[in-house]
Amino acid sequence: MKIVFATNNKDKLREINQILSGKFEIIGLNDIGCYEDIPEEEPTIEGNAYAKSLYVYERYGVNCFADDTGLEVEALDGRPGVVSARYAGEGKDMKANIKKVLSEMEGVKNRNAQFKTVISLIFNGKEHQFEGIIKGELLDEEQGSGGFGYDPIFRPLGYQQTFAQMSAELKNQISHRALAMNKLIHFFVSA
Ligand code: ITT
Repeated sequence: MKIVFATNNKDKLREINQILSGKFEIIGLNDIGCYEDIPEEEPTIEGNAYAKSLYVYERYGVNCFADDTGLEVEALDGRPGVVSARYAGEGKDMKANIKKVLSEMEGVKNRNAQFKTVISLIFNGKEHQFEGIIKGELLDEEQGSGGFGYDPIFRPLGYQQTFAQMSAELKNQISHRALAMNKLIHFFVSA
């Protein structure tokens, strides 16, 4: 089955195809001729995921899903959250985003944080949402060079390594996106 994933983020497309290991073929927006930057202006992760899947569904009429992910830091009242990609400004500069989080967390004892992914699927005209959360701790400096985004400063609970120090295989088994994706797969398998 071919499903459109409403993203042009190559990291995400690669990860998802690794997680699905050939069970479904996931194609990106470029593959259906969509090169627009889909607006992400909603105040919540859930709202943004839905806005993205609806945008594609309304314009291209295909079954599709979109995800939105945020890093939620307890001591920062859940920030950067829905603005994770542009926390330090519109440039989506991850070095600057990480630097801003680390400087806000300087000297803060409570290091609890979580990644949350919400997938919004529009399938035969109806919306379904699937959530994946992984809890962990924020380090006070970057460790590791794998993964992407905030991975170098996030260590999931029960592990000694950050997401950026893990193999892609391990991250993809336990991550927020994998948890949400597994719910999506379950939906398709039992649909
Ligand atoms: P889209 O085109 O799909 O919208 P995006 O880059 O805007 O891609 P998200 O809104 O899902 O991606 O992600 C928000 C931010 O969270 C962004 O800065 C990512 O780098 C970061 N992020 C997402 N997934 C992550 C992961 O698995 N590990 C670390 N950081 C992640």
